[in-house]
Amino acid sequence: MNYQIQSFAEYEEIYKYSIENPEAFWAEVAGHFQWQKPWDTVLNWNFKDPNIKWFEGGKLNITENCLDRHLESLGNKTALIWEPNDPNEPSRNLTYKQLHTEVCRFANVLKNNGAKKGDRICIYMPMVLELAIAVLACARIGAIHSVVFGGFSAQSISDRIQDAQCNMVITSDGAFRGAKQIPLKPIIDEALKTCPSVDKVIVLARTKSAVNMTADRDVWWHNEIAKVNSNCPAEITDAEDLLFILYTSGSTGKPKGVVHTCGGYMVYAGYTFSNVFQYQPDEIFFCTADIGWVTGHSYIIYGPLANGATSLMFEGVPNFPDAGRLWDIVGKHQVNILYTAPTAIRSLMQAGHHYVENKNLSSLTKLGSVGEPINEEAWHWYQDNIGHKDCPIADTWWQTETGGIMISPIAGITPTKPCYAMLPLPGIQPVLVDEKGEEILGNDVSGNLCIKFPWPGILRTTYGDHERCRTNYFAAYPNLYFTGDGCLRDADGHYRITGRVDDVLNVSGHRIGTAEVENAIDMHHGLVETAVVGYPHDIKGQGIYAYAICLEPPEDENKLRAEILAIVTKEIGAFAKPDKIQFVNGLPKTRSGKIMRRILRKIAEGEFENIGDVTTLLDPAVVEEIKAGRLDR
Ligand code: 7RM
Repeated sequence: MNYQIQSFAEYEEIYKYSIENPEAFWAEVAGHFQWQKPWDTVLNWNFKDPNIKWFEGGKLNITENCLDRHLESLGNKTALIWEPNDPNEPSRNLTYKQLHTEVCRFANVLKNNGAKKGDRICIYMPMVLELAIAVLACARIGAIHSVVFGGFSAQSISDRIQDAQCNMVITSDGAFRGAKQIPLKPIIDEALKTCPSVDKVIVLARTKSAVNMTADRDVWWHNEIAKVNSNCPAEITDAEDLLFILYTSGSTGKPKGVVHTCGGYMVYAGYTFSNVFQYQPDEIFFCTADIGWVTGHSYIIYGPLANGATSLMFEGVPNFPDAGRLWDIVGKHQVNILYTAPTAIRSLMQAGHHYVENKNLSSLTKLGSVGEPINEEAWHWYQDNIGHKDCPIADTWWQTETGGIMISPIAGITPTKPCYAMLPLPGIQPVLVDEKGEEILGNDVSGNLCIKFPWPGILRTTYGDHERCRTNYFAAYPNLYFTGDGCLRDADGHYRITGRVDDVLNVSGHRIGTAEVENAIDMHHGLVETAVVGYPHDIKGQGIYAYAICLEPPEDENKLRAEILAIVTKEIGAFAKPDKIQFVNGLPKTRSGKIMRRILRKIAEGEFENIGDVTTLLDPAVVEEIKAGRLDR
């Protein structure tokens, strides 16, 4: 497969060509994949409805591209390396041949248990090989996977299952995460009390903890797998058939089911993986994300496997048993490309230099960063201490909605600069717009980041609610996809993403809507109203600051805080717990009743000087009171 850009000059040439002839460009890229039937039309689109279709008429199965087509030449190459949570447990490898066999067998298990093309299947599992197998087995039979990150609560799982009307759940008894054991099956049992659409649950034994199995509904993975053979021809899907749904937070209270389709997503994940990381045939690629997020979908599973790469999957967390774990894994498996998040880099940097000293990191040749803006200090630390000063860093900007990397250096090929995602990949047309939606031309400017032409990995809809997709992404600025991010383009035309301009927080790389957290907190009967904002946090990137109005002055503020945290954990998951909760008598509101979050953000940051005009507020006095009560720790 060679669609890899080889030089900066070639990048410039291909970029220009891709913008002038997008359809010809993407058709050429798509030609590197295996299609059962070629497409009739490369692209059909408008951003008004929106209606976006790539490679219409084309037929394929993404697992044939990720598995079958490699069997002849790469059958004995390692496809997945699995590193367990406990460093003393042996790691496991699956070759392409073995992974193919396992996926086919589990696909037969799915079929035996009633799953068919088009069904939605919820996957709630730890980072074990069986998770990747389950995802690929769904794709093999044309079922639509909806992976839910293992940190979400029963309530969140139930919301997602109901929204997608899943009829099956794949889970495990529990998960090992650092020193903790997390029960997953009991959480699923709780979630399923409100999910009548689910009639089958397949349970993998991972922790061997005791679980309840509901008769006629719950079956064990190992029992079911014993009943099947490994013969499972791939179901043929249309390019625009749904491949997966992945829920992500927006500025409204309810997470959206971002929809990706088979053909375009495959082409985009595959092309971007190969190019951004400049993957070479014998390299080992380690993406530390969880498969519950889009990064894991695109750059642990689909992108690497579509390119016949070796992808490493890690079950645990970066600080267990200590803050040197990622570096140990790099040495142990001789990792060449490491793709991780700024929040991990910052926390491992802060843990102290002795966790990096004496580690064998010489195998590394390229580094990547994803999920949030990386600050200059962390960028340099990453390059100097992990990348031994000679690995290029690809600071990759993209979103769940974009399916793959959009703006990023191409490792070792195009230039890098700390804090900058740099240049758009071929086929990507970023534009900056001002408040009025006017395009801001030229360099040394900043504005809201939009994309003006489709690419194969763009979301097609939000599941079950197309209007929501339109209003969220395509209505703010006519004929543009709006990313929700602010961005600057420097004098050299390089892009720097400055963060969200909507009410979405990015806490340790987790996307969380302020409205989601507010809705959860508001469930506490002792509270009248809540406002949640983000504030800069040394390690998490952003922390969550909640302002809450109580019905009556609380007798014990800390008890009330603990209750609020428990509600957020129950409604969303522990990762969404506020770092600070300040009780207030009022919130700064405009005369029309809109909360002025800008003011709350300034106060949370401790920026009392530039709070701006408060005279338009209903009750300007609340600002002084909130300032006085600010929590600085
Ligand atoms: C891949 C992923 C998307 C949001 C996005 C940004 C932020 C992601 C970068 C970044 C600055 C980056 N998907 N973001 N990557 N900000 N530099 N390299 O993270 O849907 O979970 O989040 O994350 O705000 O809109 S996501």
